Amino acid sequence: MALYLGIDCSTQSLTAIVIEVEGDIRRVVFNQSLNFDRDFPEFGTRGGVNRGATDDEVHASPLMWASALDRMMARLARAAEIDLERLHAISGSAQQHGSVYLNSFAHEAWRRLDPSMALAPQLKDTFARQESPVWMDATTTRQCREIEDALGGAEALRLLTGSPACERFTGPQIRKFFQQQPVDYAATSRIHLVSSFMASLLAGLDAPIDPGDGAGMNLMDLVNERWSPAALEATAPLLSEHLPPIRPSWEVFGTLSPYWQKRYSLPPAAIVPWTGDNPSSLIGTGIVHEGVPAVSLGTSDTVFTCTAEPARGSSHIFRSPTGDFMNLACFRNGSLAREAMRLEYDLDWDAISSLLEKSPGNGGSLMLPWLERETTPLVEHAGLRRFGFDRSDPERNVRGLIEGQMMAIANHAAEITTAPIERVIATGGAAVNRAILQVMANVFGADVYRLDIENSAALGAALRAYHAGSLAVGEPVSWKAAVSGFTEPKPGYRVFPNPKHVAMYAALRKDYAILEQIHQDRQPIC
Ligand code: XUL
Repeated sequence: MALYLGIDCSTQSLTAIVIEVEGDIRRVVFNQSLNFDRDFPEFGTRGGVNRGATDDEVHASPLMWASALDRMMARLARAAEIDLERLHAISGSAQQHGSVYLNSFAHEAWRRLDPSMALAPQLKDTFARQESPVWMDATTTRQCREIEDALGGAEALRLLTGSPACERFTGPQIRKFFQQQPVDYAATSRIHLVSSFMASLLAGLDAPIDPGDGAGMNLMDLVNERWSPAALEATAPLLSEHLPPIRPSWEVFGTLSPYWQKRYSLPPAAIVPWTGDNPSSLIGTGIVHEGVPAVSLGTSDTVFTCTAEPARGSSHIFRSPTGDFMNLACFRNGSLAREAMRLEYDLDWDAISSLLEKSPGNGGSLMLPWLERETTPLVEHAGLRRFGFDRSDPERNVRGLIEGQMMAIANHAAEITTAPIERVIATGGAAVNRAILQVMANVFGADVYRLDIENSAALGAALRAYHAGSLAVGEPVSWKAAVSGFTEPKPGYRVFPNPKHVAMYAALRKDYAILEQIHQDRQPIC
């Protein structure tokens, strides 16, 4: 039976999942995580990152990620329950946007790695920049404007690369490095994403960047999946020489290097390009075709879809590792807004669950849930907008907020899908609340499946290793077949819409959309 390894190097931890696949037998046989703060205290991180002079400046050491990779491979090699001789292919994912700057010694150092020694100390002289800026860094506003100005504005850049210039994206970060540390920029011979850096360490040679993660850089021509000469030019000199090539996400580009083979007695497994954690989660939640949006209810809420053509109603468009497009709309007013409302009325979640079941629709009253400035739609002036709510009525207010959130998600999900919505996948912390999922099912008018995958990015990486590894040996599997047996919801995790309420919400959603449009640019009225 073949084994496939997926590794996710996220902001706070590194997780490895090994899956076993043989015909209908599909199971996870290894699933472990290392936490950067707890397991690598020598790097002094909090939440996996270090702060600079201001709180906006956020970075982490690539040596920490390398150490975690080394320790995880050691754990794998010691895992008595799996026979690693059967390991066919490895892929991975990483936090998006972060960048790693290598000097001209790096490639030689990778070739000469001594398997009797730990990885990280052997890499210490290979960086042109010791710390990598990560996605939480927000210090590049000036560079964002400069890049947008050079390329004809935010909308032109969005059409070209899938996103307007964003502080955390790699292009603006590279530009800032070039402007503020020109000597170190001149000493840089290769710039990797976190994902392609980690894949390079496994293969011992430069990994390509995959279009999924390449789309988070403000540098890639989204539709044609190649570096955009105009975007490179607007960002920093000689950038085309510094970036690795973009290659399809499913194309094996190397084998596990002799360092790993000797150090941990591992076979020459195929190495598949790594991608970003979000595109990888798309695979790990089984979203490999149109008509199934995934809604993640977290600090902010996110809805994402997979479509054959880019859906322009998105906040960001990435490429999916299936070769399709991954469209994302992000709502800043997610769990933080739900929690603020809960606290305002001093209710516990059990009370909220039972009141959500009473009088759905609030008799037609509507609330725009913009406690914070909102990103979807763009709302500059924070503040709830209540229409027909008496502030002193906790039940109606809490229900109104959650219904408003679900209507916003459903309306905007419809803008980033090109096929009718068959069902909705719900993930994230608040998805454990069945009453919230019932509102979601009623508002969408579709079944909602809760997925209980703890690390959908690592699972997605293992599934990608399976898909690409099979293709490389001439036994291709479809994406549908690749994810099957791993991404279905558990029995009892399915919520059906209540036909009594579906038509009422369909009408309310239209009113909600009109209100949203009218009030998007206005100051709050109450
Ligand atoms: C997406 C983003 C984050 C990171 C962190 O644009 O910045 O989701 O990928 O994991």
